Amino acid sequence: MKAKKALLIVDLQNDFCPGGALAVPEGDKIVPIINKYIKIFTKNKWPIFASRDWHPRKTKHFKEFGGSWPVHCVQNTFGAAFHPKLKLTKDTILLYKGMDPKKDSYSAFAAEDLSKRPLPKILKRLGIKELYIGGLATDYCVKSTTLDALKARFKVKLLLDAIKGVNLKPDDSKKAIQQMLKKGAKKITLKTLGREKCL
Ligand code: VGL
Ligand code: ZN
Repeated sequence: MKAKKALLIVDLQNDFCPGGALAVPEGDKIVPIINKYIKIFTKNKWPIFASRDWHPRKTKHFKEFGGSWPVHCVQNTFGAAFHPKLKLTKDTILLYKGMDPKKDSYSAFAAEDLSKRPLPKILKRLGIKELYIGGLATDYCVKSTTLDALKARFKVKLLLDAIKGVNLKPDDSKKAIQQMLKKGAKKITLKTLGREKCL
């Protein structure tokens, strides 16, 4: 039998898109592509997860408290809301991450749902073995999520046409992708997923 799949959309939030507090260049460009993946997963009744960076106002993640980042994705603000054009279905399982003020964390694999169930537990309960991961940002949260998923022995397909990076250094995203592939993630695009589905 084929491995049971789920889509994991990482942090497609206003603050990571142009105009936001921690804008990823062209971060919004992946929204229509992600919407297409959502359609495919919905049609096949494969579960969809969407994580949100969800920080308290004071956290070691922010520059002013010793971290690396400007204030972004503060709980219940516009910046923390999903991009308005993202077409999440009502069945999408929403995940929250980055709530611990003492931690500088990135991985959506450490996210939890509204009832505080950790993602790995939810995946186990649903019998999911393979994650299709896309979203923002390639060189931070997508990378850390993917590496954690691989470490936990999930299969990972990286949505090459639906990720964008911060690129504090110009090659950061390229290096992040290489690292994820080296650790066992496989590349996929809408085109190749279409082919795979016909198998
Ligand atoms: C992220 C930087 C700071 C991410 C989150 O989701 O990639 N990057 N917080
Ligand atoms: Zn953050």
